[in-house]
This record gives sequence, C-alpha cells and structure tokens, in this order.
Amino acid sequence: MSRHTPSMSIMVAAARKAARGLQRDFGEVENLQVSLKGPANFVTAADKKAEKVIFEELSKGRPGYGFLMEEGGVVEGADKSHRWIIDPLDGTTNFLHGIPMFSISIALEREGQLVAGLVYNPISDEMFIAEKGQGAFLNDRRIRVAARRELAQSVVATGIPHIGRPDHARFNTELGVVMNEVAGVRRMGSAALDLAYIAAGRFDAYWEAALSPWDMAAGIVLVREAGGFVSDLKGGDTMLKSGGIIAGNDALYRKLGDLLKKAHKQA
Ligand code: 2AM
Ligand code: CA
Repeated sequence: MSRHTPSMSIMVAAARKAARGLQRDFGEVENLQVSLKGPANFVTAADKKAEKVIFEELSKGRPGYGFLMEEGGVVEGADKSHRWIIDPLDGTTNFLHGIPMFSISIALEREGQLVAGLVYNPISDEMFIAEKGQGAFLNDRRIRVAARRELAQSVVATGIPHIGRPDHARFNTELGVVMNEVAGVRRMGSAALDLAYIAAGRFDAYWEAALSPWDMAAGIVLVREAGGFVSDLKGGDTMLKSGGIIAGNDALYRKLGDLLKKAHKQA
C-alpha cells in the first residue's frame, strides 16, 4: 500500500473529479466524429472544463499555491514556494479521435523542486502517483522501472513531431539510428503516460523533444521514484526548460542518450 501525504490526497481527488467529466466527454466525442466540423471545439471545451475543476479543487485544498497550466498559463500565488504544474488532458489528439489513450497530469513543485507527480488515465482507470522519497505506485501497488540493460531487448517510446511542431528532420535521423538497435519503437501520443509507463517498467526507455513543462513534470517524479533516471537530450538537467527528455533505468537512459548523440552528429 502507498502511504501518501495530504497534498497527494488532494491531487488524487482533483484528478478523479476532473476525470468524471473527461470520461463523459470522451463518450460524446465518438458521436461527434461524423459531423463535418468534427469534435475539435468540443474537445477544447472538455480540456478547459477539466482544468477548471482541477484548479478549483487544488485552490480549495491548498489556498495560495501558484499554478502553471496548459490552458490557463501562469497564476501567481501568495505562497511563492509552491506551484502546481498541470496538464488537464495530455494526449489531446487521441481524445479527439476517440483513441482511449490520454491522461491528466498534476505535479507539485516546492522551492523549485519537483516533489510530487500524478498521471491518471481515466479510461483504463490507472492512477500513477509518486512523492519524493516515497516510491512510485500504480493503483496503490509499488512500481519499478524495467531491469533490462540491453537496447536490443528494449521497447523504446518516443513522440513524433507533427504539423506545426519543430525538428522533423532531426527526428527522422534519431529514429533511423534508434530503430536499428532496439526491439521495438512505440508512439503512444501522451508524454505524461509515456513517462508513467517507464515508471511501471512497461517501456524500457523514452525520448522526446519540444515538450512543455506540463507534459513531463509529473512523469519525471514518477520515473525517479520508480528507480529510473531522466535527462535532457544532451544529458543535462534542463528538461523543463529545453523541452527535451530521455528516460529509463540507469543503463538504458545512458545508452539511449549515447545513441541520440550519435544521431545528432549525423544530422
Ligand atoms: P497534448 O496532447 O497535451 O497536446 C505527444 O507527442 C505529446 O506532445 C503529448 O504529450 C502532447 O500533449 C505533446 N504536444 C503536442 N503538441 C505539442 C506542442 N505544440 N508543444 C508541446 N507539446 C506538444
Ligand atoms: Ca500535453
């Protein structure tokens, strides 16, 4: 069983409340696929509604904490040492297309350090949580990163840039190098879930570029507390700033990092 702090209980309650709306709206999305305009506006509304629920619940539970949110941006708090980092719907494209692979992501920063993370898939009802020094849990069961040490046996997740996102050529070079060395490459469409899957040992390693802080903040805590490691694409610690991230166990995140360096020299 996981023992968690009152702050985590507040995070879990906020995520579950927002998830009820997302579950309902996801059901509606399927009906809207046939309309000419598609469900895009509807999904934007679902996203904003979920963020509002999370914002209100966390504000009630911890008055004065600041916020960094995908939709609402920065909200300064009276308490300068705490900040929530929130993505109410990570994997928007999946949601929009009726693909049940998306998540709510909530992280807590204290004095600039990530101290708690939650990633919740409302469709599979998988709740991934971690707090600094307390381990990582999936639905109350302890999770660990995978033990595999060879790339040749590893499943490696990534995100593929799409229209409007940068670095298409660079991604192609990276993929060209990586796919030659690994058992399989996967692209799921939610960075927060990718990191949660690393924490649970489902994926062995993961990399992606051009992410935003709310895509990865909670997942970083999960990976670290599951015994894994994260770095930016150059092996440094600038994930939230640079938008690049590599994750895995100690052996694989380093080996994947070396492969990507090799790729970047070719690019
Ligand atoms: P989203 O679903 O909340 O947009 C998929 O590769 C990952 O990249 C998802 O976590 C997705 O988050 C994120 N993503 C998609 N477009 C993005 C953009 N323009 N900037 C940053 N992250 C993006
Ligand atoms: Ca996102």
